[in-house]
Amino acid sequence: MEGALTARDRVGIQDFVLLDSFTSETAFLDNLRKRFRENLIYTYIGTLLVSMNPYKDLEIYNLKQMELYMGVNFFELPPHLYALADNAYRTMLTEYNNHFILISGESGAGKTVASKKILQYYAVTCPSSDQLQSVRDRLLHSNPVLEAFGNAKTLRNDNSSRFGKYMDIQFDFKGEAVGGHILSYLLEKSRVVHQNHGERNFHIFYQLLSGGDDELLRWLGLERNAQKYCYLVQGECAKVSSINDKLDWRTVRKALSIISFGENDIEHLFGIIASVLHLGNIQYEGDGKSGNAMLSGNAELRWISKLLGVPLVALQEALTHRKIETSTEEVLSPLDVDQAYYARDALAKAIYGRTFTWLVKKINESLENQDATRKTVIGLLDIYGFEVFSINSFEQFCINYCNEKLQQLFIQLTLKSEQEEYDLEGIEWEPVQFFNNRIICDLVEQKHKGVISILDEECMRPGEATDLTFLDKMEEKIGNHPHFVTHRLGDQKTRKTMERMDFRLLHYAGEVTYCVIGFLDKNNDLLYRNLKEVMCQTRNSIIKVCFEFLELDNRKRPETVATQFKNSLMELIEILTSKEPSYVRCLKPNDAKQAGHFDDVLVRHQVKYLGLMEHLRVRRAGFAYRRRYEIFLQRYKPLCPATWPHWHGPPAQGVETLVKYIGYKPEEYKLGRTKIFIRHPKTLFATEDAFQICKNELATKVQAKYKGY
Ligand code: AD9
Ligand code: MG
Repeated sequence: MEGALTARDRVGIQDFVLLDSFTSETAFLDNLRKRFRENLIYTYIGTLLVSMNPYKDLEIYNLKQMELYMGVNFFELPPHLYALADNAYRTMLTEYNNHFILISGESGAGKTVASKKILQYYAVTCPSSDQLQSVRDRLLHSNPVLEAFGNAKTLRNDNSSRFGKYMDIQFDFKGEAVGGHILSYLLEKSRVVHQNHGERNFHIFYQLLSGGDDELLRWLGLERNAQKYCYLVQGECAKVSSINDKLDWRTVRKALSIISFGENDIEHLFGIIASVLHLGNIQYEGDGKSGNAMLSGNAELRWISKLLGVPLVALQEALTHRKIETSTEEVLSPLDVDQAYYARDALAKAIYGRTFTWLVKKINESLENQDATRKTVIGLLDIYGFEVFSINSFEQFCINYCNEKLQQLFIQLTLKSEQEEYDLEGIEWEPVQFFNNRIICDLVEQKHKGVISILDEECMRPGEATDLTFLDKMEEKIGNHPHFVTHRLGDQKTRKTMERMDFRLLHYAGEVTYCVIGFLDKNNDLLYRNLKEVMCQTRNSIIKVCFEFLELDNRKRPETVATQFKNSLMELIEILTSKEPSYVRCLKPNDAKQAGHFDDVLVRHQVKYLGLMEHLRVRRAGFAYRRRYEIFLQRYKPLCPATWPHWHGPPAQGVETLVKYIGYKPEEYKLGRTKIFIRHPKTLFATEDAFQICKNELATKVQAKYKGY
């Protein structure tokens, strides 16, 4: 019938590789848009999953769906996270190797939701003995706890991850989830003491005030009204319509018990959260004559002293003085009002940040599997997404650098290594051009002349260096780098869009203007020694672990925040490159967090910078699967009489004999130097199905043969 839409017209194509005009960005976008309109949020590019945030709940994550995808070949069902998760799991079990799932995309694109759905999929579908039920429960319940303490409402996302998370789920040889381990990356501590307009502090503060019972709040000296707390009111949005703090509180409380936090731990944990709020309400006045800081009252101080179990007088002294050590003596030097507020905020950040680290450690203890037998893992990486605000600071610099590194890893593992492998294997190949963001990673992390090195050097010159001298040094050392601009170095047009204190990096995902104010402070992350000393005297069991006397003896200069972060990212990349990757690329349809609205310009931009077109070109021209000759032959040799039970010649010839016998068409595969390359997954799946049938027949024959013995 003329004018009627075919199903394909309506719902698009589920794998971009099958698009007719696969090189056109417009066709790519059309397909995404069509599918989005039909609530089909997942689309493949080969084995990579593109996910579009629907901003509404879809009925696609229930038990029925999970059961549908269990053990089914990847391309046999519509694209889904479950297919990707299941594929990684099955491959792990058959090939006995480690995997990771890299979930990327900008802030609000759906990474955290995706990582939770994958974890739930494993928790529900993997076999499990009763004994291991508790491990699964703890794995699942670690999420609400970490989100309460590590996520917050930002302008981009009402539940934005403000820390990076890499979680290994450990499986035994039967495929049961037997344990887990979490690595956390750089929590955005500054949020504890400062939030931009329209943003909140970490969820846990609001949850405690909304959900904690009267008795608990009384014990903590807190009022229910968030407006009473300086650390909670700066963003002027304590209430968020999409967030139910009261309900979330109950979830977190229950989760804490399930992860086996004792009542004592929980009491001390909330003592700390309350202390941070009390700290934020401490006010100073300047002494008229000297200008020295004096506390305006001591009600807050009393609460902090009680809840943290630290001596009141020592705390008061440490919040208004700084201890200076000379070679012969220690002198107490009074702080002025600004310095005192700085000390107060530094203490709040240190307490919160270290408590978060303790929390991760505690969760890890409860997920630890003591059994020494070998396990394989699937790692889930869910890190803060690329973000740009009207004012961007040190935190955005770290977050965006981290995304730059993950993009580099993606390029290394897909576009670059894929093409290198074809070259190495002598497979004919039409090279695909792509933007390699290595140049930006170098700009940030290179020794001596990268942004981090320059920042660290300035941090080594206390008293002399300022945020401005840091800017000057960058202009001097990297001023002519094509991805770096400042107000002074820019052309007239650029200058109009920048301030004197700004520098701009041209990231892979777009340009971001950073304001240097606060960079030195945040990178140094100093806490005065006498505040540390007071904390070491604590009776709060968590603070005791967080502040150890040992730290006071260590006179070595601690690594700066940016350098620590850089090193931890390098370790992460090392962890990931030793595993088999799967990719989820998350896109957001609009900036308004709205269901049903597809913003062409915004989506096109993401498609571009995530390198999806290049990935498609490589995939389309390339081969979906490759296996070393030995492995391929070992598995499939029963399918051909000439290779079964033994092939005595070179494995490459064995594979050639085998695939010809089972009827591979010449265009379906290519033989490289060490591997066979198979163009479509379907070919491999058909081979695998034939193998399963053959295995069963062989088993029956063997059983028959031995009957009666
Ligand atoms: V950030 O980098 O941590 O700021 P994420 O993690 O990428 O960001 P998140 O997963 O938190 O984004 O998703 C943002 C919001 O989008 C969620 O709170 C949901 O309201 C919404 N969302 C995301 N994915 C889905 C989905 N598959 N189904 C329904 C979704 N809603
Ligand atoms: Mg997130």
